[in-house]
Amino acid sequence: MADDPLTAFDEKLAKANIYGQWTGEKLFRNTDGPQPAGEPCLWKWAEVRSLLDEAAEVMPESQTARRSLMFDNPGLPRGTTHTMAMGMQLIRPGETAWTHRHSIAALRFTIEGAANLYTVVDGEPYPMEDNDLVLTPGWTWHDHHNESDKPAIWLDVLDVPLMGALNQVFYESFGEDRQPLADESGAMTARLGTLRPAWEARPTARVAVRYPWKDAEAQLRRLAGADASPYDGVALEYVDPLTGGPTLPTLSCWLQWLKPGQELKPHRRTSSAVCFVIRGQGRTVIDGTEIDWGPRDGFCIPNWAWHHHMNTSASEEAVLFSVHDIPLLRALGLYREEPEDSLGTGAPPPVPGNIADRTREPAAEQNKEK
Ligand code: 1HN
Repeated sequence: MADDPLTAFDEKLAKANIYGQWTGEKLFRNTDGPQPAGEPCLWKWAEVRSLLDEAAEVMPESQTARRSLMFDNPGLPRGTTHTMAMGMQLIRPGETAWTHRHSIAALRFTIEGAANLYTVVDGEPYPMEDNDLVLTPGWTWHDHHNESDKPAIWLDVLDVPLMGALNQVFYESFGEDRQPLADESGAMTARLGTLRPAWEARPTARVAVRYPWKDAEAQLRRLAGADASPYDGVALEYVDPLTGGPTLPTLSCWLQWLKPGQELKPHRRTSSAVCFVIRGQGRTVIDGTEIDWGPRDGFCIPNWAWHHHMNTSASEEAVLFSVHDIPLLRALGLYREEPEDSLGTGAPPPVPGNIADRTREPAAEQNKEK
C-alpha cells in the first residue's frame, strides 16, 4: 500500500477496473491537438514497377487475393496513412481477379489501362482506360478482368486501416470468378442511368462508379490557370453527380494542377492524404521532409502535418491525383485547417494552447481573460 492516500486510492480503483480521470494518461496523452500519424513517405515508380513484374512471376495465380503491392508506412502499425491504404495492382493478359465484396470502400485509378480492361461492380462492367477512376463502394461485388494483350496496372486506395480501427471489417467471396452481368449482352456501356428498379430495397450500384479521364481532363483544361487556392492550387474534387458530395462516404478524390515553377503555401489539415503523380516533376515538403517526385510515384501526407507542393519544372505542368479522408472528418465535425479554412467548410478555428493547462487554471484567472 502506498503511503499517499490518493496513490493508495488509485491502486484500489485499479483493482475494480476503474481509474480516476485525473490520472489522464489512458484517455488522452496529448492535449495539444493531433500528432501526425506515421511518416511522410515516397514510393518510386521504377522500383514498384519492377516489383510488380516480379510479383507476377512468383505469384502466377491471383490465388484468393489480389496481386496488389500495398504501400506500408513504417511509422504506423498498418496502412499508408492511419485511415487509408494505397497500393498498385497488376493483372496479366487474360487474368481475372475474382469476385468478392467487403465493407471496406475502395477506388481504382488506372495507370496502364485498356478498353478491354474492366472492373465489374454489382453486375455492371466499367472499362479502365488510362487515368480512369473507378469506385468499388463498400459492400459492392467487384471483380477485375484483363482481356487486353498486355499487363494492366492500377492504383488501389481503400479505407482499410479505418475499418480495422473501427472493427468493422466484413468480407465475402462470391464463390465464382465472375459475377453475372446485369446486361446479358455484356456491352460495356458503363451505366450513367437515372432510373433503377424500384422493387429492390436499395440501389444495387451507385450511379457514378466510373469517372472517365477524358471528362476529368477536359474539366482540368478548362480550369487550369485559374486563380485558385494558394494552398492547393487548381484542385478539383470528383463529385457524385446526384448529390454533389464526395466520391465515397469516407474518401474524396482530387486532381491538382500546378503550373510550371508554381510553389504553393504551407498549410495543414486534420485529414491525411495519399498522392499519385499523373505527370510532372515536383517536390512536396511535409513537416520538413522533402519528397522529390516524378511521374507515377506515390507518396503520403500524414494528418495535421504542415505541407506544400511545388512544381520544380520551369516548363512543364504537374498533375497530381490524391485521395483525402476529408468526408469522414466532415461527417464527424472534425475537419480543420491551419492557417485558414481554405475549403470553405466552416471548420472551427484552431484552438491554441493546452486543454489540460486551461482546466487547471483557477476560474477567476479564466474569467479575467474574457
Ligand atoms: C481489394 O479487395 C483489392 O479488390 C485490392 O482489387 C487491394 C487491399 C486490401 C484489402 C482488399 C481489389 C486490396 C483489397
